[in-house]
Amino acid sequence: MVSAHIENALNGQIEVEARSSQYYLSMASWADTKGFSGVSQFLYRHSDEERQHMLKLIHYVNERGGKAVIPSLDKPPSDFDSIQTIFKDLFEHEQRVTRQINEVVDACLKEKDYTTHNFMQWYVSEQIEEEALARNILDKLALIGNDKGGLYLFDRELGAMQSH
Ligand code: OFO
Repeated sequence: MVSAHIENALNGQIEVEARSSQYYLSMASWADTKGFSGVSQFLYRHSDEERQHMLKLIHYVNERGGKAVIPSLDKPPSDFDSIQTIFKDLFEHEQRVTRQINEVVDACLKEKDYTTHNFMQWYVSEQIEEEALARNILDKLALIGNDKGGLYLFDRELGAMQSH
């Protein structure tokens, strides 16, 4: 059984994952309208994965005797300056998510909820991968700069890449 405090913390995380999913969906749709089909495929997949992260939390909370709360969400930004901006925003967003996850983990330790602590380790590992991937993409974009041919190849590469 999760305590009320941990239940709240997990419900907060459900909202964070839902927001990530919406945010990346908005980025994907923007890239789609700008002709970056590879980037948009990558971001649509990423958005789906965030939804899976949210669902995994919903199932866990309910299985542990709590009640998952489905959050309402603010409209995410719908315009972005460039592909570079998108991945910079994504990286910063993931860093915030990591901090959020660390807070949940910290709450588990304080409450001696080792079961939820164990469950959260999956998210801790996931964040390492997500941050590394975003950093890697940003490095590539920095190399490409304003080279249109480079950006074209980057778009194709991302279309074929798993989001983690
Ligand atoms: Fe759920 O990993 Fe990104 O936010």
